Amino acid sequence: MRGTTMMFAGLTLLGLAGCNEHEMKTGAPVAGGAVAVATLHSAAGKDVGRATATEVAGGLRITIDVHGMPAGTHGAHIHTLGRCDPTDFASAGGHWNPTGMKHGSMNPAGPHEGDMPNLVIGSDGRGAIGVTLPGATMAGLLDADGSAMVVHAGRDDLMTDPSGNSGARIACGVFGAS
Ligand SMILES: [Cu+2]
Repeated sequence: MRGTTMMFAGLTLLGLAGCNEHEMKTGAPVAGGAVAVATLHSAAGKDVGRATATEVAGGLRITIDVHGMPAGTHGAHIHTLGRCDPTDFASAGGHWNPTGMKHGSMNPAGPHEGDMPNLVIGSDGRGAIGVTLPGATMAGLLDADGSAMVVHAGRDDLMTDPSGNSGARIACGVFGAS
């Protein structure tokens, strides 16, 4: 039991370290850069946090900050349609993929524009990540059919098309101009 607890603590620390690495890769802020926000809801309709997209040099900086979610490692992606109908959130469509790539940062033919690192949620139900998506634009994110942030039940293997075997969709939020 103690071993399990210690291993979990170690994983949590790794998650935080990964977060910091992404922070350092963030592009410089753009003066007057547009911001879009998505309030994330669980399948039961509970507010579980938010995702924010901010224009930065060369792309979009995306942050996710959640609470009240199941502990573990969860795939998180921007999906191509701005619609989050409970309870399965299938209405958000597939991953945001304007350049026609395959899924995953470890896929030689990837990644999708909307692919993100895994979101690690601690035993307190909280988790956060920040990453810059090179080439992503606010105009693309907020196009006519919109876009949505989706968090999945399982870990994204960052390679298997189309969604890294990350399982069911457990939280969803539609991006809107802020
Ligand atoms: Cu997804």
